[in-house]
Amino acid sequence: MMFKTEICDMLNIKYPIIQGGMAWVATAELAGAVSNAGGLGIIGCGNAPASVIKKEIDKVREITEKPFGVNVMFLSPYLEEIVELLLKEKVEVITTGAGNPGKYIESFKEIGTKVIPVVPSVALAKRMERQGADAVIVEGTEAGGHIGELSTMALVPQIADAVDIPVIAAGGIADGRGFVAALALGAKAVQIGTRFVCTDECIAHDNYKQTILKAGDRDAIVTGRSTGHPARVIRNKFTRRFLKMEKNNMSTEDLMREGEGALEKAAIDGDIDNGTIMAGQISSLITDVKTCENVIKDIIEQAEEVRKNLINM
Ligand code: TUI
Repeated sequence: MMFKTEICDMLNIKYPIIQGGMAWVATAELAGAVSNAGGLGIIGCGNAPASVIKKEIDKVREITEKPFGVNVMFLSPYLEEIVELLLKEKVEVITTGAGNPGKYIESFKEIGTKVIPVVPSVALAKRMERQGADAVIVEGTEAGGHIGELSTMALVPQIADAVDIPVIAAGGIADGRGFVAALALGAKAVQIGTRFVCTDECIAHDNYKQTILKAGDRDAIVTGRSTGHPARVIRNKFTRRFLKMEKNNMSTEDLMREGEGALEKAAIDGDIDNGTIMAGQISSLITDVKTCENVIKDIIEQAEEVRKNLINM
């Protein structure tokens, strides 16, 4: 009951499960716990400056001796200094989101860092392969946070057919059924975000975790379509106000200002009325807070059960 794939060998991990690089909540505590449990933990840079991420890298190295990664968010104002830091620290893996990391891939490869971009389309997946990416994360619109248009179900097999590098499926995966489904679509691993927010080790405010636990199937909605940066978040007072402003054609500049600091407000301060609770469509499936070790163990056990049932069909 191992589900060992080429991604396990490439990243030197036990299970083909990668944690999403979520801003504010994917700290050293979460990344260290996921890596210790046999997955690949990821520190999410979000909009943080390099000095903050340096401390997180130092901390995660205290928590685990296993490999971990860092996610670089390409809309960050600190992009250049973050890249510089990661080249210096020689982290094992970087994942990227919200932009095209093409021009940085070569320098990371030179120092042996694996580069795994998130891609929302076949075209970008092919371009990343050509530019030397080691794998791609195919993130469907079911995911939380900043999202593309296409669903995991439709996009994963299309990209698996279009590139020769391994594909990692993301968006809408939180249990053993989603894990096996992703492998069936041609993925060699999964990236999981929202499920890892609802863990003991995640530093997100308890109000944030409880909001995910209470969410129903239609509560993970999309805001920011008019800004060109759509984000999936849990419906609340903030989203009602924000969507009204979008409907009234408020300028992208003003909308961006409204959104500034809103994730920190919810995730750190626990202000779940006035902050944004980024989370995926799978939120409603999550009903408990447990350790990262148990999240991974339960996924693998359920996946094994699913595999057995499929064989007997
Ligand atoms: O990046 C994410 N998820 C995120 S980033 C984030 S911070 C933020 N919040 C609100 C608005 C904007 C950013 C919160 N959640 N996931 C990975 C991801 N990458 N999803 C979509 C993309 C993506 C989009 C376009 C990747 C590449 C891309 O390329 C465009 C280009 O430049 O070619």
